[in-house]
Amino acid sequence: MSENILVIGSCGQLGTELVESLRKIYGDANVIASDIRQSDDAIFKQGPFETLDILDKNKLSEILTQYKPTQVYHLAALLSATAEAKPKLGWTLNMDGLFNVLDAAIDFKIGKVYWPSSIAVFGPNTPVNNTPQNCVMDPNTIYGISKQAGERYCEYYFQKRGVDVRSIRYPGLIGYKSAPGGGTTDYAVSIYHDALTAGKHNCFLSENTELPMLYMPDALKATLDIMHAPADKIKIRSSYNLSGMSFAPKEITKAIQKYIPEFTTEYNPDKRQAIADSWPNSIDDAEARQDWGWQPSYNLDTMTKDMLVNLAPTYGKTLSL
Ligand code: AKB
Repeated sequence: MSENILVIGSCGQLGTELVESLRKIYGDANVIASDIRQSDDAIFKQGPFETLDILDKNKLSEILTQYKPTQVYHLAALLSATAEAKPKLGWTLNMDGLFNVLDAAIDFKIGKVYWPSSIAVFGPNTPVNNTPQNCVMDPNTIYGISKQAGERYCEYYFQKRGVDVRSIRYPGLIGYKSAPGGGTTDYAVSIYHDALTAGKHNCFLSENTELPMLYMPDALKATLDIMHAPADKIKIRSSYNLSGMSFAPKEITKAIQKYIPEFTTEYNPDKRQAIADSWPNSIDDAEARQDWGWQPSYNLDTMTKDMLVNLAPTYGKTLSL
């Protein structure tokens, strides 16, 4: 059967790169990008784009009636820092957006739904090192609470309503093609831009704050792998732990200094420090490896090299590392 794929929240950090990957696999015309507003990225001119506020059920129905997608990737959400600043909107967008998609999956007989969860589902009483799939989960941010409730809803809709919904708990995502927005892990993207421009970075987390992270090519691979796996391989219908690498700001600084020795970082923790402090240092992803063959390809050094080489031309520089 030919696939027709709707990506909701397509203009964010992950969506922009996911639309590009999906269009390479399924063809430009078969991947419908949608977001509350269009971005200037060239990928969105290559195929259908629909303006969609995911809280607008009627517009969602119109789009589903028109394109009859076989798969939906629902990425629209407020991330951790923004949801703390706008808690009511964070809760409404993250929860009602998911309900609208899960209900539409039943009404429009959508074959598969992808919805991202996050390491934000963990909290201060969660084991911090090698955090297991199942453990104490006491998120203390609006974003984390919404993601944990969303995981329960996804599992419920799979078990009770037969929706084939799949999900990954993303760590911080790092890539050079699109910018993150409103997250606690965002520093790990801007630090590379600063290394190539100002030569110094003002970090909003303290130097020893270790967090789980994932390079975008690995994030895309994981997302496509879980969606392409046979349904019986997906044993967890809440959301899978997923690990790539873990590092603290002082370690990414050191990794950059290997290639740009004069680079420095200053540490001025702000409100985001408390969010980071409630999250794990590292993640145990044994279930993802076992159930659908997950394996990351990048570590801090190989990611750093790739980020610097690929970002350099944006700033009129050439690096061959
Ligand atoms: C955030 O920092 O809010 C996100 C996440 C870890 O889900 N990048």
